[in-house]
Amino acid sequence: MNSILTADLIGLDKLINSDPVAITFFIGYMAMFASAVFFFVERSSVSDKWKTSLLVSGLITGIAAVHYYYMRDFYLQTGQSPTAFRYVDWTLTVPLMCVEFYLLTKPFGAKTSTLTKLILASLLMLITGYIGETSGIENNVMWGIASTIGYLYIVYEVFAGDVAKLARGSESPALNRAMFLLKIFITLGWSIYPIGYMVLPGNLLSGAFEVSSIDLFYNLADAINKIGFGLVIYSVAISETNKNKKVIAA
Ligand SMILES: *C/C=C(C)/C=C/C=C(C)/C=C/C1=C(C)CCCC1(C)C
Repeated sequence: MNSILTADLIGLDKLINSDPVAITFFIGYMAMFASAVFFFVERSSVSDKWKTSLLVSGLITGIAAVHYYYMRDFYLQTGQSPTAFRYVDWTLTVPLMCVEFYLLTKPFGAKTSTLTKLILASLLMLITGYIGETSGIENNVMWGIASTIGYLYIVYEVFAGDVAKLARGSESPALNRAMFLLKIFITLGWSIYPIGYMVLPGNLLSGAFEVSSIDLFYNLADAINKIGFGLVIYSVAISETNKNKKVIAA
């Protein structure tokens, strides 16, 4: 009896009753935490020039782990979407993902001005998105469109802008592979977020999904983009490190 009472108090009944949103917050937290440990430890297996990339992957998943810890508890206790925590997390991790793209193309001549443009576009995307999620039914479509402009600018940079030009100029198969995957993450992986946003009341998909499913979309997208993209960088780093080892051995 007592234990049921405690579970009720801290909202664990949601987990026990297999609330899918609660479960994805729980799994998301563990997955982010485990990935952060993995990326930090694996820094010692890659050559020097890849160490910063792995550090950034570890920071992205580590920062997300801390936010998931709080988001999970917030959701368990209130049953509400933890919008403020979510956007604080994104405001820290999305610019770090831009740093990740920059580090990837830097050996091929990427400029810091490209990085600045990507970060400004992502801030536009996130600030307008946050206003949209908190400003109510009448305005969330308009703010969503403003946010999408920031997002499409990033897509443009990766496909046709500075980032794309650099990748075209490179003869490294590893970079070309990483760039190909980067494009998939930005277009498919990142597009899950605006789809999640559209379940908000008054938006295009409201009614098709429950409002609470917004966190299912966001949690799924975070796992794909933060952990998945980190693993892509990791695999490129490992194959480049091994290639150099072979050259030295020969
Ligand atoms: C780790 C977190 C990441 C990669 C977050 C990415 C977030 C987005 C790409 C969000 C995009 C949005 C739109 C394009 C329109 C609607 C509002 C947003 C903020 C959900």
